[in-house]
Amino acid sequence: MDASLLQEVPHRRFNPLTREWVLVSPHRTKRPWLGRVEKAAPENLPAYDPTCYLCPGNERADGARNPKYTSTFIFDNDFAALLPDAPSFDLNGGDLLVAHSEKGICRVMCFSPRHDLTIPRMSLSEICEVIRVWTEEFRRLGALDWVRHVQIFENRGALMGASNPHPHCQIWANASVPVLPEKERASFTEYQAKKKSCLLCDYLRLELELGERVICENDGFAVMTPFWAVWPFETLLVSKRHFASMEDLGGREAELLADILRRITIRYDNLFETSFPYSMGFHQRPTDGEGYPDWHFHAHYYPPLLRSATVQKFMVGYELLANPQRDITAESAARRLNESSETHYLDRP
Ligand code: H2U
Ligand code: ZN
Repeated sequence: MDASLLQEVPHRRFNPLTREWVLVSPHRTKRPWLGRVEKAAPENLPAYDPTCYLCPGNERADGARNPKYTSTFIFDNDFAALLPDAPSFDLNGGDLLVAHSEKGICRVMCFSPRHDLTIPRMSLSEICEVIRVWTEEFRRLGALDWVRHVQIFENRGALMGASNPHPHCQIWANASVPVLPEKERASFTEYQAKKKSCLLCDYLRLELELGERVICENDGFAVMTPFWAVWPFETLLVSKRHFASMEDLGGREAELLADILRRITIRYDNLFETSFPYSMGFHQRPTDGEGYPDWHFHAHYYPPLLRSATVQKFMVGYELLANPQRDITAESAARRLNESSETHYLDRP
């Protein structure tokens, strides 16, 4: 097949991780960059904000006071979506009204005492410390006998619903494996059974050979716009070595992960010269004590911006009712991210 057809003809692409489809309509972008490219007003955040509930020494909504922390700080979410002591119940009304109680623990983690920093503007050693705490939390929460899954995720920017610009993420540990990780688990297992190899090892090899969608890489990790990306500048971060969780990071891999997190988020910020909003999160093996040898460590970035700091993609209409659709192809998104520099625009002379 002539690969250029992918840039011209409407088609569907398959996501082998979720086994869902995305509709791609590249002919609609024939008119390059419509409209203005607006810049967002600079945020000019202070290093310390006396009204921020995450800054060191400040009071939180429930009256607790944050310590005067100097690196990372982690606490139980005061408005947790899941509770460790939720009473258990089961409901089944004719297989139609089905519900189970769900136990869980929700944590909030500040990456830095600095209100005005973000991952792309933190130092490598500061990001390494974040990874160390993520790993410790994954291990500690995952070791609880009823916790089957630990989700580490970051909502960055008001567009993604983050409640506060102070650099932070959330960690939700719960009793069942959530929908998307469970789909990925099934895909890893079936792919392994069919091909006798790992889905993401194979996919990464293909992408590194082709090069077209790879944004940045180091000895431990690579980031690409996946062939099946739904969000305009969606990326997939994959470890080069086959392992299943942060607990398996060895040698220099934690440092290499810090490096790649920093580089991809700098590229994101530079794309529209804005503090680039996204939801991102790691997909790691379930923590129910089974081995999960087929699981391959990775992370997803889902940014909403489409054309500028203010023009975003909405998941509406056809996407809500049928399946996701995009105009700009994963390949042209990769080209734009590749042109984006790895020196942060705010750090340029
Ligand atoms: P988001 O910015 O992703 O919403 O995360 C911030 C979390 O912080 C949010 O889940 C919690 C909210 O419940 N929070 C506290 O735990 N204590 C507070 O004083 C305010 C907000
Ligand atoms: Zn703050």
